[in-house]
Amino acid sequence: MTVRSLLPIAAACCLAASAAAECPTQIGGGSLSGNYLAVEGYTQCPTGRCPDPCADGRCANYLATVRDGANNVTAGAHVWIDFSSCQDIRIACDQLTAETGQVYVSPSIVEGYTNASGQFTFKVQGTAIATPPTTDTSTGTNAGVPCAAIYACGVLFGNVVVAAYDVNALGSPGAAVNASDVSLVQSEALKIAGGGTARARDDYNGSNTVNAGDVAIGMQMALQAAQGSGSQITGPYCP
Ligand SMILES: [Ca+2]
Ligand SMILES: [Ca+2]
Repeated sequence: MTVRSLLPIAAACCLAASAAAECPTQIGGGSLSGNYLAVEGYTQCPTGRCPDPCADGRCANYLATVRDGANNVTAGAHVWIDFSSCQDIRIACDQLTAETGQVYVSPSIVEGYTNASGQFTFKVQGTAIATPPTTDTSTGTNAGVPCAAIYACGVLFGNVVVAAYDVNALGSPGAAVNASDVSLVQSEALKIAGGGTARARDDYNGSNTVNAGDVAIGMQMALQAAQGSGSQITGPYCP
């Protein structure tokens, strides 16, 4: 995803006034990883806390690159993702600041600052709050619909569709992504095959629906967590 237009910083409303000094007078053509982001968890590891390594390449390693109006990369730029409109997503109160550089900001924001290359990589910790389908899949943002907004220096940078491997907010700490998540994704896929509503939370491959392909990806993630390298811990959640 490329941010093409030049947007005046005057439109900004800054979360942290102290960050304004790091922002250029104009935000130019930066870029984002893509249109889809999956929130993840972490595992206790020999070095402390290891964010999910995202062996499937679909986790929350989400890169934002900020450039100024002259197309130079901008170091120290304040970037954040606001999940407030993601009705069935909850982010973790602890965003592993020491390990990731990202910080939780109430109510539903994860923020960071770009490095010397003008880049910040998000590894958003969080979950979805799905419950088993009844007459339809449980409520949530529909598949393919972006619910999170990404900002750089107060300027809207882009919007992304959000999924969560811990789809039911159960099992953390220890087994945040496990067989019960896979089972729930499968139940949703079956409900959707019968006419139910596909939700973004378990559209892991960004196909804008949920089917056996997403169930298989959820299974891979549950296996990684069981083997000690994936998302064993996603909570506690805020708000
Ligand atoms: Ca779970
Ligand atoms: Ca899908």
